[in-house]
Amino acid sequence: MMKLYFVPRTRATRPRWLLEELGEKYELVRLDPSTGETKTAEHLARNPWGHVPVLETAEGPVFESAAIALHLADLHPEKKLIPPPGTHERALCYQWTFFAMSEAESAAVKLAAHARARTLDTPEGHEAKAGVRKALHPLEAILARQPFMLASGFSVADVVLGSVVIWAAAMGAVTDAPHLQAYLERLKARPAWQASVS
Ligand SMILES: N[C@@H](CCC(=O)N[C@@H](CS)C(=O)NCC(=O)O)C(=O)O
Repeated sequence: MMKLYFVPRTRATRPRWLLEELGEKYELVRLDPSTGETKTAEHLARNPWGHVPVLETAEGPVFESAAIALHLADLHPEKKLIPPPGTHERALCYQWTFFAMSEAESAAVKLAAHARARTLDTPEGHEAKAGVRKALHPLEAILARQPFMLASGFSVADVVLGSVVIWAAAMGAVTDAPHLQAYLERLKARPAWQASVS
């Protein structure tokens, strides 16, 4: 059985959400960063930065939340959480997953630094919030036309991008965006998301 090394309310939620969507049996290994459990020799051998998530497969460990999510979707093509390789829809699935991990997440990370430092209400904090809005607002037009990022329906791209949108919303950066707000409510209503967060 696959093992997922996990810390709640982190990027480790993403592969767990996928595992829940797929109905895959897995062992959840909870690590506590505050007691050094992510920096033990055992965990550093799985991920040299001492980060979660790590998925331990029969063939060895895999890290990076989006890579794990894409791999899990590939293991179950019948669940249709990833379009067939080589199709345009598959390219769009990569497009939104990479967009989430680069454009959207980098803006959210800057805002999170201000949230942690309690500097949200400074010119730099406002600028960081504007950066998230600038990254996410163009999604409004797409979500006005369709419920999920791919026209074919819910996919792994929604797990990765949706996680960033949910994070940005928790920091107050998703306002005046009714389609994005409806999107994140649709995602949070999914039992698999609810099962992945705690
Ligand atoms: N790009 C990586 C980032 C991994 C990462 O930064 N994980 C953080 C949680 S979101 C972590 O492991 N923190 C605990 C620690 O550093 O001890 C991914 O998406 O998986």
